[in-house]
Amino acid sequence: MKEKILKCLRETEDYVSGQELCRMLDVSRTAIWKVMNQLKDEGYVIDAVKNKGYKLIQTPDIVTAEEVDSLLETEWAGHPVVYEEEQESTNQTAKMLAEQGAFHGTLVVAERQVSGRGRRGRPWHSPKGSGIWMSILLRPQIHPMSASMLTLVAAMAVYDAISSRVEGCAIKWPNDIVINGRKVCGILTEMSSELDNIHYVVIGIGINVNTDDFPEDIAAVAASMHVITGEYYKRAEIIADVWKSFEKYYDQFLQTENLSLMVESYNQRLVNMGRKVYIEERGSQYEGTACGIDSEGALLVEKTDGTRTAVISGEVSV
Ligand code: BT5
Repeated sequence: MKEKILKCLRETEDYVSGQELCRMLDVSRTAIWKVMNQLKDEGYVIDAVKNKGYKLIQTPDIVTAEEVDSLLETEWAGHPVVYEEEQESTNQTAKMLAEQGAFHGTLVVAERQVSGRGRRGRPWHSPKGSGIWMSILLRPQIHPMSASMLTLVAAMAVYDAISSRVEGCAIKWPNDIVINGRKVCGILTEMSSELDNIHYVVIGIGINVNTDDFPEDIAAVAASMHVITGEYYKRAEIIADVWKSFEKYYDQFLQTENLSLMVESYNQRLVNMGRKVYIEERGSQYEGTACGIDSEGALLVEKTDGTRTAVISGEVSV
C-alpha cells in the first residue's frame, strides 16, 4: 500500500485528498494516516492540509522497495523489488531467491553490502548511503554461451542512466562504466546452467553515486558521480532509469540473441575504441589496438603484428 500511496502522491502535482486515497485503495482513513507518518519517519516531507489532503514536497535519497517501486516505469524489470538494508551481496541474495523459484525480473537492492564482490572474488567497496548495489534475476531462454553478452546489455543501460546526468562517461569493455578514466560502475554477471540450458542469470550492478571518498587501495582508480560533478543524486531515480533502458536493450538482444542491433551504439560509447590496450587472457598477455566489439560482444583487437583477434573474456587495461 505504501508504494501505491507514494506513486499517487508523485503523480499528482496538487494535493491528494485523504478521502480519494481511501476510496482508491479501499482502506480506512486511519490506515492512510499511519502510512503518511511512516513516510515522514523515513524522511519524506509531506504537507498535510485540512480539507485539501496531502502533498509530497520532498523525497529522501533512499532505495527502499517502496521508493524504487513507486518510480519504476517498467513492464517486468524490477517486479518485485526486494530490499534489505544490509546484505552480504545482492548477487548472493538474488541467487538464493532464484533457487527458491523467484520470478524473472526480481530486483534485489541493498543500502550496504558487507561482502560485495567483483569478478574472480575481488572485493567490491559498498558503503552505506552513497551507492547503488543491486542485482536482477533473469530467466532467459537463450543458449548459455550467449549469457555473457548480458553484461554488455546492462552496461548500455547503466551508461544511459549515468550519461543523462554526468558528462564524459564511457563504457570500458566488458563490465565497467568510467568517467575521466575512473571506474564509477562495475557489473558482475553470474549464471547457473547446464550445458545447453540456463536455470537463471543474475546481473549485479554497483554504481558509486554520492560517495565522497574511497579507501586508499582504490582511490586512484575509482570515482563517483558526486566526486565528478559536485552534485548529489537521488539513487532510486537512477535505478528506475537503468531498468527502463535495460528492458529496451534486452528486447533488442532477445530479437537476435546477439548484440547486432546495438553494436554501433556500443562502439560509440566504448572508451577503448582506437586505443592501445593490454590484454590478459587465460595466462597470456599482449598489446594491441581496440577496434570495437563484434555482434557476439567480443572485443576485436589488432595486435602489433597486424593480426586481428576477438577477445571473449579477459582483463583490459588502457
Ligand atoms: C566488477 O568487478 O567491477 C564488478 C562489480 C560488481 C558489483 C556489484 S554491486 C551489486 C552486486 N553485488 C555484488 O556483490 N557485486 C555486484 P571487477 O571488474 O573484478 O572489479 C573489481 C575491482 O574494482 C576491485 O578489485 C577494485 O580494484 C575495484 N573496486 C572495488 N570497489 C570499487 C568501487 N566501489 N568503485 C570502483 N572500483 C572498485
